[in-house]
Parts: sequence; C-alpha cells; structure tokens
Amino acid sequence: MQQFKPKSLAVAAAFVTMLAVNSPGSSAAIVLFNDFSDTSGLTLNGNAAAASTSDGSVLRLTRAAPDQSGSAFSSATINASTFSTFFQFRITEPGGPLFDGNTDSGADGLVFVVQSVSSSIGGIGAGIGYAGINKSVGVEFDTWNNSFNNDPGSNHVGIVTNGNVNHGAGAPFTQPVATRFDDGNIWSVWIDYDGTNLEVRANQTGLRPGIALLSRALDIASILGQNTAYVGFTSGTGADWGNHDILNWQYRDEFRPIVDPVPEPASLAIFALGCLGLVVRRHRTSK
Ligand SMILES: [Ca+2]
Ligand SMILES: [Ca+2]
Ligand SMILES: [Ca+2]
Repeated sequence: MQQFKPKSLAVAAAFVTMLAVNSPGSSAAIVLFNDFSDTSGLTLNGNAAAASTSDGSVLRLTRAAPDQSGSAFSSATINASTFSTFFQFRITEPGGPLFDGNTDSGADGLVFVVQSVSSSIGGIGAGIGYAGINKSVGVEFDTWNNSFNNDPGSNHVGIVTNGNVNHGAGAPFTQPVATRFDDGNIWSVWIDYDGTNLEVRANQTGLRPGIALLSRALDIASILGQNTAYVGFTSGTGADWGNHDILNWQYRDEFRPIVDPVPEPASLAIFALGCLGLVVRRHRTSK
C-alpha cells in the first residue's frame, strides 16, 4: 500500500523553501495524518484511541468488543463547503452472533462525517456512532444489516444526513458492495464534494476509480448551517464487533480530487514543520 512519508526531512525542508517563494499567502487548508502516532488537533471521544498494529499507529475508533462507540473529529472547524478527502481503513477480528438476516459476523462499520455540532460527539451500535448527530452529512461503510434502518444488506455504503441512519423505503443513496469491508484487507476511500454533488469511491487497489460508487446531490453548507465543520469519523459496535481502524487520512478544504495519495510538496512541507498531527496550513493558490 501507499507509504507516503518524505524520504528525508532535508528533502522536505527544500520544499518548505520552495513554498515560501511560490506560495506566500493563504487559501487552502490541508489535514494530513500519515499515521496516528500524534493525534494533536483531533478530539478523540468514547472508545476511540490511537493503537499500535502491524499497520503502525492507527486511529482505532472502536475495538473488537460489544457495545463500543468512538469518534474522532478535528478540534477546530474547517471549511466544508467544498472538499476532497482520502483515507484508508482496515477492519479486523469481526465477530459476534448472527441474526437479523446477517450471514457474516462483525459490525457495525464506520462513518466519515462532516458536522457543525461539536468536536466531542458520537453514538453507538446500529447508528455506527453517527446516529443523532444533527447538522451533519455522513458517508457510512455499514457492515451490519439492520432491518429497522432499511439497510439494503449487510455490506453497503450510504450517504446519510442529520444523524439519521434510517435509509427509508427503497434505501435511496445506498450501494451494496460485494466484498466485505471487514474482510481484514485495507480499503482506500475517496470522497469529493464540489459544492453540489458528494461522490464516494472505495476499493482495495488504492488506485482511484474513474466512476463513483455512490453520489448524492446535497447542499452541505445549508445542512450544516455554515460553511465550516468538524470533520472526522465515527464507529460503533453492538452485539457484533470488529476493530475499526483508520490508517491514514488527508482532507483538503477545496474540491481537488486526490488522485495520487503521495503527498504534494505542501504536504511534505507540513511534515517537515513537525506537525504530524492535524495540520491546517494556509497557502495561496494562484486563483
Ligand atoms: Ca457483518
Ligand atoms: Ca447497519
Ligand atoms: Ca446503512
């Protein structure tokens, strides 16, 4: 998988200099976590914690145990009127009893969330830690069929709003995915919002697909009641469980799809500045 760390700080330092010359102002912000050895800038809630795994230091939203809930959000609000984000997750040790039409153990999944309520919010179980978060938009990776939520199956992506994980009749804005999200492999996710349409891409190859898995027209600024949001993740477990780990994450507060997760010079500069945690770097674009 992608390893996107600068080869050396000396190289990165050179980029700092270049940026100082070429990007003297501000307009775009970048959040970059190559790993979660330093979670500065994030507020971790509930059972969420950094964990050491074979992937390095990961953000473990929930561990493989019943009735866990965890969330992690940027401690400060960031522009979300347009954005592009990329992250990788791995869900391990899925387990628990089978019921409600599920044929595989493991639950409940995780959600990428933009919300304007609080950096310290989250729920549990069937709500994937997202239920009840008003003024929000969530992209769920749902691994458990809850018939009462009109889930379209036991493994699907969905775009949900205002903390409501009930998809409604016909389960609009969901897409079943054949390969289990909790099969233990690394999933790569791209989510892009151009101010009109929210698009979701996900696969296990790490190569950005041309076609979106799911899209939904949304006015996110209206939903949030503002242009800015706390951005992050939620997860929950109930009768079934799994380790829900975020391995790395980048978020750009402008629509600029991340084609190659290897960092651009600006990201290297951030790294060089020693900010392994949440980084909001301002640099001028030439618009
Ligand atoms: Ca499952
Ligand atoms: Ca579910
Ligand atoms: Ca669902």
